Amino acid sequence: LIRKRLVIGNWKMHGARPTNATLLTGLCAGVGVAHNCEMVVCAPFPYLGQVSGCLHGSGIGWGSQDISKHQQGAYTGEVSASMLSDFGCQWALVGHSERRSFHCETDQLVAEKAAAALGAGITPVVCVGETQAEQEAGLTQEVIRRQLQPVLALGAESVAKLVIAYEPVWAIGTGLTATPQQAQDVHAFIRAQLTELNVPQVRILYGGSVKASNASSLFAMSDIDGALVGGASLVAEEFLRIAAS
Ligand code: G2H
Repeated sequence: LIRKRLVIGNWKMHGARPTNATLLTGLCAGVGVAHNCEMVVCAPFPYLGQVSGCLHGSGIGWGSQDISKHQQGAYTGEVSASMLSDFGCQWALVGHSERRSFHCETDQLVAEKAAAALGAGITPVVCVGETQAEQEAGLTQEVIRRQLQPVLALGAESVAKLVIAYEPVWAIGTGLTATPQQAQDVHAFIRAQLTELNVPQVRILYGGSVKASNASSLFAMSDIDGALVGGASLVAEEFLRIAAS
Protein backbone atom coordinates (compact mmCIF):
# COMPACT_ATOMS: atom_id res chain seq x y z
CA LEU A 1 0.00 0.00 0.00
CA ILE A 2 1.79 3.13 -1.18
CA ARG A 3 1.00 6.53 0.26
CA LYS A 4 2.70 9.13 -1.88
CA ARG A 5 4.51 11.80 0.12
CA LEU A 6 2.75 15.16 0.20
CA VAL A 7 4.05 18.55 1.30
CA ILE A 8 1.60 21.45 1.41
CA GLY A 9 2.52 25.09 1.92
CA ASN A 10 0.02 27.19 3.85
CA TRP A 11 0.83 30.83 3.15
CA LYS A 12 -1.78 31.99 5.67
CA MET A 13 -2.37 35.76 5.32
CA HIS A 14 1.02 36.50 3.80
CA GLY A 15 1.98 37.61 0.33
CA ALA A 16 1.93 40.37 -2.24
CA ARG A 17 2.10 40.11 -6.02
CA PRO A 18 5.87 40.75 -6.34
CA THR A 19 6.96 38.48 -3.48
CA ASN A 20 4.55 35.77 -4.64
CA ALA A 21 6.12 35.94 -8.08
CA THR A 22 9.60 35.41 -6.62
CA LEU A 23 8.43 32.52 -4.46
CA LEU A 24 6.48 30.81 -7.25
CA THR A 25 9.30 31.20 -9.78
CA GLY A 26 11.69 29.69 -7.24
CA LEU A 27 9.39 26.73 -6.65
CA CYS A 28 8.98 26.06 -10.37
CA ALA A 29 12.73 26.23 -10.92
CA GLY A 30 13.43 23.80 -8.08
CA VAL A 31 10.53 21.36 -8.34
CA GLY A 32 12.85 18.68 -9.74
CA VAL A 33 14.50 18.13 -6.35
CA ALA A 34 11.28 16.70 -4.95
CA HIS A 35 10.70 13.54 -6.93
CA ASN A 36 8.42 11.06 -5.15
CA CYS A 37 6.79 13.96 -3.34
CA GLU A 38 3.66 15.84 -4.30
CA MET A 39 3.89 19.59 -3.69
CA VAL A 40 0.95 21.94 -3.15
CA VAL A 41 0.63 25.63 -2.34
CA CYS A 42 -2.41 27.04 -0.49
CA ALA A 43 -2.61 30.77 -1.12
CA PRO A 44 -5.00 33.55 -0.06
CA PHE A 45 -8.07 33.75 -2.33
CA PRO A 46 -7.12 36.94 -4.24
CA TYR A 47 -3.84 35.39 -5.38
CA LEU A 48 -5.24 32.14 -6.75
CA GLY A 49 -5.26 33.59 -10.28
CA GLN A 50 -1.61 34.55 -9.98
CA VAL A 51 -0.73 31.18 -8.47
CA SER A 52 -2.55 29.20 -11.16
CA GLY A 53 -0.87 31.30 -13.87
CA CYS A 54 2.59 30.60 -12.44
CA LEU A 55 2.17 26.96 -11.41
CA HIS A 56 0.14 25.70 -14.35
CA GLY A 57 2.02 22.82 -15.91
CA SER A 58 4.76 22.88 -13.24
CA GLY A 59 3.66 19.71 -11.47
CA ILE A 60 3.01 21.72 -8.31
CA GLY A 61 -0.64 21.83 -7.27
CA TRP A 62 -2.49 24.69 -5.62
CA GLY A 63 -5.47 25.28 -3.40
CA SER A 64 -7.26 27.53 -0.96
CA GLN A 65 -7.06 27.88 2.81
CA ASP A 66 -10.80 27.66 3.32
CA ILE A 67 -13.98 26.86 1.38
CA SER A 68 -17.68 27.56 1.88
CA LYS A 69 -20.01 24.74 2.86
CA HIS A 70 -22.61 26.33 0.55
CA GLN A 71 -22.71 25.81 -3.21
CA GLN A 72 -23.90 29.34 -4.08
CA GLY A 73 -26.27 32.05 -2.96
CA ALA A 74 -26.56 34.97 -0.58
CA TYR A 75 -23.48 34.25 1.53
CA THR A 76 -21.52 37.49 1.52
CA GLY A 77 -17.80 36.98 1.75
CA GLU A 78 -17.89 33.24 1.12
CA VAL A 79 -16.06 31.42 -1.68
CA SER A 80 -17.60 28.29 -3.16
CA ALA A 81 -16.03 25.06 -4.31
CA SER A 82 -17.01 25.70 -7.95
CA MET A 83 -15.33 29.13 -7.85
CA LEU A 84 -12.15 27.47 -6.58
CA SER A 85 -12.40 24.89 -9.35
CA ASP A 86 -12.63 27.79 -11.82
CA PHE A 87 -9.17 28.79 -10.63
CA GLY A 88 -7.82 25.26 -10.98
CA CYS A 89 -7.72 24.54 -7.26
CA GLN A 90 -7.50 20.85 -6.55
CA TRP A 91 -6.98 21.27 -2.82
CA ALA A 92 -8.60 23.14 0.07
CA LEU A 93 -7.55 23.32 3.70
CA VAL A 94 -10.51 22.91 6.02
CA GLY A 95 -10.70 23.35 9.76
CA HIS A 96 -7.27 24.84 10.28
CA SER A 97 -6.90 25.63 13.99
CA GLU A 98 -6.79 29.35 13.17
CA ARG A 99 -10.22 29.00 11.51
CA ARG A 100 -11.52 26.95 14.41
CA SER A 101 -10.33 29.40 17.04
CA PHE A 102 -10.69 32.82 15.33
CA HIS A 103 -13.77 32.04 13.25
CA CYS A 104 -15.65 29.69 15.56
CA GLU A 105 -15.57 26.76 13.14
CA THR A 106 -17.13 23.68 14.69
CA ASP A 107 -16.31 20.03 14.04
CA GLN A 108 -19.62 19.72 12.19
CA LEU A 109 -18.98 22.77 9.97
CA VAL A 110 -15.52 21.47 9.12
CA ALA A 111 -17.04 18.18 7.98
CA GLU A 112 -19.61 20.06 5.86
CA LYS A 113 -16.83 22.06 4.23
CA ALA A 114 -14.96 18.84 3.49
CA ALA A 115 -18.10 17.44 1.88
CA ALA A 116 -18.54 20.60 -0.23
CA ALA A 117 -14.97 20.27 -1.48
CA LEU A 118 -15.40 16.60 -2.33
CA GLY A 119 -18.60 17.43 -4.20
CA ALA A 120 -16.57 19.58 -6.59
CA GLY A 121 -13.68 17.15 -6.94
CA ILE A 122 -11.44 19.19 -4.64
CA THR A 123 -9.33 17.31 -2.09
CA PRO A 124 -10.01 18.62 1.41
CA VAL A 125 -7.12 18.66 3.84
CA VAL A 126 -8.89 18.29 7.16
CA CYS A 127 -6.88 19.78 10.00
CA VAL A 128 -7.16 18.49 13.55
CA GLY A 129 -5.17 19.08 16.70
CA GLU A 130 -5.34 19.72 20.41
CA THR A 131 -4.49 22.88 22.32
CA GLN A 132 -1.75 23.08 24.91
CA ALA A 133 -4.28 22.97 27.76
CA GLU A 134 -5.92 19.89 26.25
CA GLN A 135 -2.57 18.20 25.81
CA GLU A 136 -1.55 18.94 29.37
CA ALA A 137 -4.86 17.56 30.61
CA GLY A 138 -4.19 14.32 28.73
CA LEU A 139 -7.10 14.90 26.35
CA THR A 140 -5.26 14.66 23.04
CA GLN A 141 -6.87 11.43 21.83
CA GLU A 142 -10.31 12.47 23.02
CA VAL A 143 -10.09 15.80 21.17
CA ILE A 144 -8.80 14.23 17.94
CA ARG A 145 -11.51 11.60 18.05
CA ARG A 146 -14.19 14.25 18.56
CA GLN A 147 -12.84 16.43 15.72
CA LEU A 148 -12.65 13.49 13.32
CA GLN A 149 -16.01 11.98 14.17
CA PRO A 150 -18.26 14.02 11.79
CA VAL A 151 -15.62 13.74 9.06
CA LEU A 152 -15.40 9.96 9.35
CA ALA A 153 -19.20 9.90 9.36
CA LEU A 154 -19.07 11.05 5.72
CA GLY A 155 -18.31 7.40 5.02
CA ALA A 156 -15.40 5.39 3.66
CA GLU A 157 -15.96 6.39 0.04
CA SER A 158 -15.57 10.09 0.93
CA VAL A 159 -12.85 9.68 3.51
CA ALA A 160 -10.77 7.71 1.00
CA LYS A 161 -10.50 10.90 -1.07
CA LEU A 162 -9.35 13.33 1.61
CA VAL A 163 -6.17 14.08 3.49
CA ILE A 164 -5.83 14.60 7.24
CA ALA A 165 -3.37 17.01 8.82
CA TYR A 166 -2.46 16.68 12.48
CA GLU A 167 -1.37 20.03 13.87
CA PRO A 168 -0.94 20.28 17.62
CA VAL A 169 -2.01 23.87 18.30
CA TRP A 170 0.81 24.32 20.80
CA ALA A 171 3.34 23.72 18.01
CA ILE A 172 1.92 26.14 15.44
CA GLY A 173 4.11 29.10 14.65
CA THR A 174 5.68 28.80 18.11
CA GLY A 175 8.92 27.18 17.11
CA LEU A 176 7.92 24.21 19.26
CA THR A 177 7.60 21.00 17.27
CA ALA A 178 6.13 17.80 18.55
CA THR A 179 8.92 15.25 18.80
CA PRO A 180 8.76 12.78 15.93
CA GLN A 181 7.61 10.12 18.39
CA GLN A 182 4.90 12.37 19.89
CA ALA A 183 3.59 13.08 16.39
CA GLN A 184 3.87 9.44 15.35
CA ASP A 185 1.79 8.35 18.36
CA VAL A 186 -1.08 10.63 17.35
CA HIS A 187 -0.73 9.68 13.68
CA ALA A 188 -0.94 6.01 14.66
CA PHE A 189 -4.07 6.78 16.67
CA ILE A 190 -5.62 8.47 13.60
CA ARG A 191 -4.44 5.63 11.34
CA ALA A 192 -6.20 3.11 13.55
CA GLN A 193 -9.50 4.92 13.00
CA LEU A 194 -8.89 5.05 9.25
CA THR A 195 -8.06 1.36 9.23
CA GLU A 196 -11.26 0.62 11.10
CA LEU A 197 -13.10 2.42 8.29
CA ASN A 198 -11.10 0.36 5.79
CA VAL A 199 -9.24 3.37 4.36
CA PRO A 200 -5.69 2.93 5.74
CA GLN A 201 -4.30 4.52 2.54
CA VAL A 202 -5.47 8.02 3.54
CA ARG A 203 -2.51 10.32 3.99
CA ILE A 204 -1.84 11.95 7.36
CA LEU A 205 0.34 15.07 7.33
CA TYR A 206 2.07 16.61 10.31
CA GLY A 207 1.97 20.39 10.80
CA GLY A 208 3.42 22.78 13.32
CA SER A 209 6.76 24.56 12.88
CA VAL A 210 8.01 22.10 10.26
CA LYS A 211 11.24 23.31 8.68
CA ALA A 212 14.04 21.85 6.59
CA SER A 213 16.02 21.05 9.73
CA ASN A 214 13.33 18.88 11.36
CA ALA A 215 11.49 17.46 8.33
CA SER A 216 13.58 14.31 7.80
CA SER A 217 13.20 13.08 11.36
CA LEU A 218 9.43 13.58 11.17
CA PHE A 219 9.19 11.89 7.76
CA ALA A 220 11.12 8.89 9.09
CA MET A 221 8.06 7.97 11.18
CA SER A 222 5.91 5.24 9.68
CA ASP A 223 2.56 7.05 9.85
CA ILE A 224 3.75 10.53 8.88
CA ASP A 225 3.10 10.92 5.16
CA GLY A 226 4.21 14.51 4.71
CA ALA A 227 3.75 17.98 6.14
CA LEU A 228 1.57 21.05 6.23
CA VAL A 229 4.05 23.90 6.35
CA GLY A 230 3.31 27.49 7.33
CA GLY A 231 6.16 29.92 7.90
CA ALA A 232 8.77 27.78 6.17
CA SER A 233 6.69 27.65 2.96
CA LEU A 234 7.24 31.36 2.32
CA VAL A 235 10.83 30.88 1.15
CA ALA A 236 11.26 28.74 -1.96
CA GLU A 237 14.59 27.12 -0.97
CA GLU A 238 13.32 26.16 2.47
CA PHE A 239 10.05 24.71 1.18
CA LEU A 240 11.89 22.79 -1.56
CA ARG A 241 14.32 21.39 1.00
CA ILE A 242 11.40 20.11 3.06
CA ALA A 243 9.88 18.48 -0.04
CA ALA A 244 13.27 16.97 -0.91
CA SER A 245 13.43 15.39 2.56
C1 G2H B 1 0.56 25.21 11.26
C2 G2H B 1 1.56 25.42 10.21
C3 G2H B 1 0.92 25.37 8.85
P1 G2H B 1 3.71 26.77 10.95
O1 G2H B 1 -0.44 26.21 11.22
O2 G2H B 1 -0.45 25.14 8.79
O3 G2H B 1 2.17 26.67 10.40
O4 G2H B 1 4.51 25.85 10.10
O5 G2H B 1 4.10 28.22 10.73
O6 G2H B 1 3.70 26.37 12.38
